[in-house]
Amino acid sequence: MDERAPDGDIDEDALRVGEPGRAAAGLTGVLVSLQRSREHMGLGRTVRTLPLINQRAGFDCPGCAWPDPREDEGERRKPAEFCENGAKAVAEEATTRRIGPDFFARYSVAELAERTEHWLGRQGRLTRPMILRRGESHYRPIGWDAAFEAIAESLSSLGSPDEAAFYTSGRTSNEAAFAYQLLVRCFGTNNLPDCSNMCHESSGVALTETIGIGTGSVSLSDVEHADLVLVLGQNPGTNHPRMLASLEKVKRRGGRIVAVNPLPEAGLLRFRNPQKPSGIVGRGTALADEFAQIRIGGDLALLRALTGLLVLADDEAPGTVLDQAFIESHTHGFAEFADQVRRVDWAATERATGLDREQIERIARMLIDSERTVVCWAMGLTQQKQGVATIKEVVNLMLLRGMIGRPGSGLCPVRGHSNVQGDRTMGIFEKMPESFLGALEREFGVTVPHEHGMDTVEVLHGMHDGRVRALIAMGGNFASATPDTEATEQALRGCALTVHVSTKLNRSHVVPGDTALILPTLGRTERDVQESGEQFVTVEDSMSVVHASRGRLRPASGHLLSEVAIVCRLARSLLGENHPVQWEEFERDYDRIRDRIAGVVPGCADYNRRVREPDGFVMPHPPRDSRTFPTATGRAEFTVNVPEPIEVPAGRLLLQTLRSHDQYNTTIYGLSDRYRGIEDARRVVMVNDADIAELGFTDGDLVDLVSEWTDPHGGLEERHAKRFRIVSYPTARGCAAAYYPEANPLVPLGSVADRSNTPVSKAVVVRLEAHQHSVG
Ligand SMILES: Nc1nc2c(c(=O)[nH]1)N[C@H]1C(S)=C(S)[C@@H](COP(=O)(O)OP(=O)(O)OC[C@H]3O[C@@H](n4cnc5c(=O)[nH]c(N)nc54)[C@H](O)[C@@H]3O)O[C@H]1N2
Ligand SMILES: Nc1nc2c(c(=O)[nH]1)N[C@H]1C(S)=C(S)[C@@H](COP(=O)(O)OP(=O)(O)OC[C@H]3O[C@@H](n4cnc5c(=O)[nH]c(N)nc54)[C@H](O)[C@@H]3O)O[C@H]1N2
Ligand SMILES: [Mo]
Repeated sequence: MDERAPDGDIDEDALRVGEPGRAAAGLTGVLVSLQRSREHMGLGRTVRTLPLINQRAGFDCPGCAWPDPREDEGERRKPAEFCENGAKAVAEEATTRRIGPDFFARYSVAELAERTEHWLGRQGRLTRPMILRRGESHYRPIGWDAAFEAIAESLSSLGSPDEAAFYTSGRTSNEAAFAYQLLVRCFGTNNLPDCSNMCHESSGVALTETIGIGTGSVSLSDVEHADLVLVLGQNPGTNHPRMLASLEKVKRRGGRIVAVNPLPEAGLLRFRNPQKPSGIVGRGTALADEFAQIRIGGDLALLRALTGLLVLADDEAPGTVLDQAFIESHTHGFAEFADQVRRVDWAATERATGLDREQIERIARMLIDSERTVVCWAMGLTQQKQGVATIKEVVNLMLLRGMIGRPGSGLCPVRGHSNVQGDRTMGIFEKMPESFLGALEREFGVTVPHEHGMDTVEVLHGMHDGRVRALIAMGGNFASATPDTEATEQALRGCALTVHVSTKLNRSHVVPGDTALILPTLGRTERDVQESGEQFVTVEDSMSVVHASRGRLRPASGHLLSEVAIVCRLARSLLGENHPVQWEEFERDYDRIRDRIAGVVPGCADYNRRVREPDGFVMPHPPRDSRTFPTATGRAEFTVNVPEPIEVPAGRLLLQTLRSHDQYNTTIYGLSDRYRGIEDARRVVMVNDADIAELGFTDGDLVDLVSEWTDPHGGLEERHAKRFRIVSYPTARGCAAAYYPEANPLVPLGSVADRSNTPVSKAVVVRLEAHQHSVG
């Protein structure tokens, strides 16, 4: 698939490169959001839709999981509570383009497999359930009942329920997620892999082991009232643009910001707030006080040096730096930890981070001077081999100065998908604790399996060796989001059954199993009417706020079913009509699902009433609420984390795969990575000028990327992705960057983070080879 036939859609020769931006948002952001919305929805629909985003009476933005202002924190929602990229996400879903049976009659699956992800997504909303039967070349329409029967029959014929895997992407509502995990567990498996396995899993593992709960400890108000915010491995200008307004508030209140990133991302440097006249036309607010241009994978070494400097500073003036009272009463393991970090190996630190000692000492000084510190992080930390250890070191840093459970401070893993955190709360997890499984059994009088299921990477291994033969996906784009594309696609094609519940066409639909189904569903923006009347759903944001979301648009087609209805009807086909769970009631009235959520999910008592509060409610978080740490020792754990340098042989680069400004994960909106100055092309590799010269190339050269991976048995594996254009870019030395998902073929399935099993998408050893034009 590397050299997919040009389809008049993406032409790499059209690449235009300008200067990387020095500021995010501003007037261009406003104009782009309006222009894209009009293109997809027309003016009338745009005017009706955009004002509903993130409003109490409207729907939760299907973009990122950044929270909304809350009245109980003294903040009001603005009339336009969305960003450029949220507007693009809405336009993508609310588009007026449609694809139905005639589209699938026109294109064979083989033809569709030649198209780019961008082209597939642009065709419009899916409108009818479709089936590709064994041996056929085209998807054909199928009725809903027949579709559920076909799926039930195929699943029932498996050797065991564990031969099926049920994937979830993080847009699914709490109601759909709760019903879905119940269906899967009643069917008999815990194989519930999700996008989180590839996303913030490292955060969940690290936080659970150190503070006893896998979610962040801050509210929006905490972030905005911090003295110091560290932003590690995150590009908020593109991926969480509303966070920039919060960072702007930090600056206005006299706080400081440290950005740690191999790239000088525009959104970290300066922000022009499109909500304010001065932001539209003025210079905006400078954000980062300190920009640490770190080498990929160098964060643990940096954090170790910082924790070491704090401990040493307190040794010199005891009691002035560390929060001794907090450490004594709330933590465990300090002495051993402190002994380890006191020895800062500066040569090794400078090598691993590419930063100089003075800058690291300046950052340590800022940490010491701050009474309220927040650390935010995202994929630059989690998708690393030592992701879990790195985040544990973030926790150490915060514990030293008692920055958990103190206003204006705390841990802030910035989640990706708008409801990825809620899906976990609802039980979408292959390793749900015993207490949850027991509660399910008591609530419904069913038995569910207790042995752990498979995560995303394990499912891929399972497909390869025949242990997994069916994939059901609630949203997402499994084929493109997972690593090692060539092997993954082969694995999918080897399945007996693949089923995708989707809003838009994507790559996963065109690498089908023996039998494949596409089940079209309502999106977040659309009205959801069931027998008992109009329904709303609930979601949980990155800061544990649970609230309602109500779609207002007319559904893209009269044939669509909601995700909840799809789950309930599949359950009835698969589990039989006499099942103890009242699936019909669930579908008729989502309040009935919420009643059961209240009975099963910790922290959700009285759910139906509390989600009807205007701003919803906040999930309990013992460390944040009362400095209580539900760990084995009942205390927050200091841990010892030893950096392991990443070996990059001479002539190789360390490649990260990241998002452009014009995509939502595998959905490509367009070809403008505006803040980075890269236009009209996606097969590009960003490399530092000095490295380009050292490797004997020139800016603009066409190269093939070859990843090099030594498997656990010492065998060297190579993976190829062809025809990338070199773009000279001010990234850290020795590092490179290319867009996800185009670069996924390079990420080895075996390269995963320790403990969290998250694919290492941010550190792939690659070499560049001049691209050989094929002749003839
Ligand atoms: N518009 C838009 N919004 C989105 C998404 C989208 O695709 N489009 N995706 C959503 C999802 S699911 C997620 S998870 C989030 C993702 O949000 P981000 O994590 O911001 O997304 P990435 O593009 O993967 O960017 C990772 C950042 O980490 C930096 N980085 C890479 N390696 C390292 C490293 O070793 N150390 C440090 N310190 N930094 C490093 C990169 O330069 C980049 O700035 O965004 C969510 N929001
Ligand atoms: N190399 C590399 N790989 C990565 C990453 C990376 O940084 N680098 N990031 C990883 C991360 S952080 C994540 S979260 C995953 C994302 O992985 P996924 O969540 O699997 O992928 P998405 O691209 O978000 O899924 C897009 C599809 O979701 C469907 N969809 C959209 N809205 C809805 C809806 O409301 N309901 C339903 N049922 N379907 C809907 C549409 O059909 C659309 O095509 O990718 C991971 N993969
Ligand atoms: Mo994500």
